[in-house]
Amino acid sequence: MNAEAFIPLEFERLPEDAMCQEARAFYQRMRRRRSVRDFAPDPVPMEVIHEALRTAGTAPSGANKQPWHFAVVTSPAVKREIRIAAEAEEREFYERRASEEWLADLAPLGTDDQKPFLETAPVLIGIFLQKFNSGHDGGKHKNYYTSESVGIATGMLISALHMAGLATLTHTPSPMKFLNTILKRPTDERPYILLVVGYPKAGTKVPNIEKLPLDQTSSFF
Ligand code: IYR
Repeated sequence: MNAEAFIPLEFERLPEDAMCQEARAFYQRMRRRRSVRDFAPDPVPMEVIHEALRTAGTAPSGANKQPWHFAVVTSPAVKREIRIAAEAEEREFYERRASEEWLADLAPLGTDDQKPFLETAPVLIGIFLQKFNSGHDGGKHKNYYTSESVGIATGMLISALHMAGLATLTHTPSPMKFLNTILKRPTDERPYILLVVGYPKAGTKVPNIEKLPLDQTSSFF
């Protein structure tokens, strides 16, 4: 039996005061999300991770190709491998590759080449971008708007994890091709972000930085 090509949209139109209340409440939750670099070693409920990944999987994508893969790591041995490979790249970055300007821009964050959180945090999610997909014919087909699509899915994943009470760090050791080897992904997939997930360590501090106000991020015509 053929599925219908179009189906009725499930959509509930809210009263305007409820819309404003929802938008305000969501903003008040989301503005408390901070990138965390000190994690507690406590395990997290895997069901929360699964539900957040399902949320990410609802993201819009070019021609609905869903050009992403999420490789979830909880194994201490695999986390250790990732930490060793990432710190090797970071040493290169901080000692040689980064420009003076880049290092100055990073100074307020207090980052360096040590990444203990890659072992301490209970979950790492390697997010991969699929530039190609193998179609029904077994051929290699190009996906569309892949960085936009994976960026949106990643944002939704971060939001879902935050709303469920978990902290995240978007980590991007560069280059991070080593993730393909360790996480057994095909070489034509681009490692996009390594998302570090867990509870913040008790008493952890975060940089005293601010987000731009609305009138500096947006214009209205
Ligand atoms: N990947 C390095 C450097 C780094 C770069 C940016 I741009 C940041 O916002 C934060 C860090 C590191 O993780 O230390």
